[in-house]
Amino acid sequence: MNPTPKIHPTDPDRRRFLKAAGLLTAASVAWPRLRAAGDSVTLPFDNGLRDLVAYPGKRPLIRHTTRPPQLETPFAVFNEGVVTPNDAFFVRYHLADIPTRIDPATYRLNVKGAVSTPLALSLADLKALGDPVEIVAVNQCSGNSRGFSTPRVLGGQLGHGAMGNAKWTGLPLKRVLEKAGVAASAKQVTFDGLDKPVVPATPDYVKALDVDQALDGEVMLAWGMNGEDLPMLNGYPLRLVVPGYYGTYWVKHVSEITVIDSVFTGFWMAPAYRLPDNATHSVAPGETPKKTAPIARFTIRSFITSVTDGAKLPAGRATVVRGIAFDSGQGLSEVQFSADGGRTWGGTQLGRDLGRYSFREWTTAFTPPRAGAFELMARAFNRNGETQPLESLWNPSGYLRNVVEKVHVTAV
Ligand SMILES: Nc1nc2c(c(=O)[nH]1)N[C@H]1C(S)=C(S)[C@@H](COP(=O)(O)O)O[C@H]1N2
Ligand SMILES: [Mo]
Repeated sequence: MNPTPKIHPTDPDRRRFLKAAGLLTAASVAWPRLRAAGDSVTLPFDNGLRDLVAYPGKRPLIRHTTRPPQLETPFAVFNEGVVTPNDAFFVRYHLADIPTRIDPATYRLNVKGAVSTPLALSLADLKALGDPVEIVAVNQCSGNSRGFSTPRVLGGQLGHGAMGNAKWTGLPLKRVLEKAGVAASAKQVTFDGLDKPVVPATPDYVKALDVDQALDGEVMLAWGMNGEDLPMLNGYPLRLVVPGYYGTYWVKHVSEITVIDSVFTGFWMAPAYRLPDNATHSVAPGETPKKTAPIARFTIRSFITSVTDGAKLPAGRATVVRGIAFDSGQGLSEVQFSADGGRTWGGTQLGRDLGRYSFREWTTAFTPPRAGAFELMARAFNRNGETQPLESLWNPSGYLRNVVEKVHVTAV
């Protein structure tokens, strides 16, 4: 299948204007008024036509829904570098009443529940809590690539662009929780952001982590993304960063942290975001899992980014093939490349290591030995011996896709 949508680029003047407009309104977002007629992409599955729309602070992105905004990164962005620019980073919301203006002077992070000292911290208070930490980490939506699920499943029909890799700056969540003093009886910590449902029947977006994970020193409260304030649409002024875990836990505009003595059972933990509770987190297509567990860590994935489906390559001459790979932080050990549909595999060179939660670039040279059709594939391995399946696994929500993807090219 084709991992790269066809893009019809937009007028550069309009882009420059939107960028300037985005900068002027760094802490506020309005619904987009501007859209060039006809800008669209076709994702490579049935009913894949989507508009490309520029929201404030964003370049034109693939729009899946308007209210709430759900925007996907065009796949070509992943070939520009392993760090995803803020203006190209995907956007996912569940609730339509999203904040469009947040005053950093009055914003507070409330920490409450089973703690010895409830806190109400301003951004300045947070930044004064000690040296900031930085981590490069992938944020990926559980439904990334769901549009490729066969048979198809309900939910946003996403291509491969509901992921991105950024350098996050903030504090370990642990530092804030320790300041509040977590009760010995604590079991979980819940996180709520400033976005709200528009009708009372919709449950507020609240997610929970086990207290051990919340205190592991790695989960972060981040205010910075690639050296700038978080874009409004990516959670300004503060979001949770849960390295190696699906984006559903990365709560944006986080304003309430509650330590609880029980296992949280809010809608977005159960029944939403559940996986079949078995080793492969999959069932036979169409089957309903008997037992489920909350979605957790990323599966291991790799992509070819430099060559797109349908490309023509010179026969008998070397073409550099490049891509990205990542896993849940176990540590990538190898990325292999095949040009014969997976019959034989060769090694690749791994690029600079930006940390175990980051995208890692890989490159190899491919010389088509003859004219004709070739099926290119990449597959990653990690230090735990995990790799990608050659045949897709299926689950009812279309989560965890990590099948080896295929790019078809012709040597001429
Ligand atoms: N407050 C809030 N945080 C949220 C969500 C949301 O709906 N509201 N969606 C989550 C989901 S499902 C994903 S995939 C990520 C997406 O992060 P991004 O929009 O910065 O790309 O945000 C998460 N954090
Ligand atoms: Mo998501």
